[in-house]
Amino acid sequence: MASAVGLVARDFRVNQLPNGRVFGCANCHISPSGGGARNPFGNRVFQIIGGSSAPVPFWGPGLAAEDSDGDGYCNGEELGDPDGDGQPLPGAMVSNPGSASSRQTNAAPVFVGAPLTEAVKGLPYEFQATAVDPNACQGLAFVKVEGPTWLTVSTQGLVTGVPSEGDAGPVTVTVEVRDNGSPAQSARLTWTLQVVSRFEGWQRLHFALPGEAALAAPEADADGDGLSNAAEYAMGTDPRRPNLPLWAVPGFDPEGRLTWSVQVRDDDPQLVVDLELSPDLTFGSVTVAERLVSDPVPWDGWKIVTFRDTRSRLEVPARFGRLRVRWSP
Ligand SMILES: [Ca+2]
Ligand SMILES: [Ca+2]
Ligand SMILES: [Ca+2]
Ligand SMILES: [Ca+2]
Repeated sequence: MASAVGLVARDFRVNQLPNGRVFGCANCHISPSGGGARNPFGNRVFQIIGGSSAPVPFWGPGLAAEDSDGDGYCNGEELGDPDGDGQPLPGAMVSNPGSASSRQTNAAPVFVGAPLTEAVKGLPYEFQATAVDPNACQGLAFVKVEGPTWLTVSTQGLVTGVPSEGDAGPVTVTVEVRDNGSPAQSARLTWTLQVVSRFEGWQRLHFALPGEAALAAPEADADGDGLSNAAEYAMGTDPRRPNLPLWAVPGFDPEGRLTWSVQVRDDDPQLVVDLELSPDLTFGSVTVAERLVSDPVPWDGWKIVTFRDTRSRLEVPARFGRLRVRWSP
């Protein structure tokens, strides 16, 4: 009888599948009693064996890694044999690889690796967020949950942007990754991003490089206002527009020592600003003024540096000052 032959054929195929007995004929056929139309997994198996009625081997790592019914769980995962070696994992949950309504429990994706926690104004920030999902056949999508407007997050998890001069830090960034399981599971990664300044980034914000490289050099004075680019960087002034004179009349402390305050950026940890004083314009012999730093508004990117001469005006007939800007390693 034809149906008896069919039963034998189904039976040996079921035995070729890890945990094949759990769903029996329904692994491959829409009807649980077997025969008739095949489900997506049955179609795939039929494709592999090429319609042969012989017990052709078909189960292996390749078929295990596919998701025939498109439910977000690999065939191997559904049958409790994720690597497809034919040896099911003891105690594994078994679901039907041919039915999208029969699914595994959805596990949440997990972020891996540490984010890049520093962005430089004027330079591109780029961090590739990476996550893994225990459900190997699921797709993952990333979204930005929290962060500054200059920062974007692609669906693939690429976190990019260029902070500008006015973008102060630190800022909190949160990225979410979501799988396409049902119901979907997600995870979040939150980090604190320091937004710092470096001269190289500032040059790119104010000059067209590389064409204007000479004009953008630290010692150059692009706008001819007597302040070098390095000094304009330190004080946050526009290097393309002459400033009002910065050398306002200095004050004197009760001991007659010259004092002078200037606003200096405090978002560049390497920046050092000194006031050098000399009895004449040759600056052949200089003394470095004492430096007092105050930060009236924390996190606004600025601090006040007050310089004080080491000698009283009663001792010296004339004083000439120059600002020295340098970067400590
Ligand atoms: Ca599946
Ligand atoms: Ca399934
Ligand atoms: Ca998942
Ligand atoms: Ca200048």
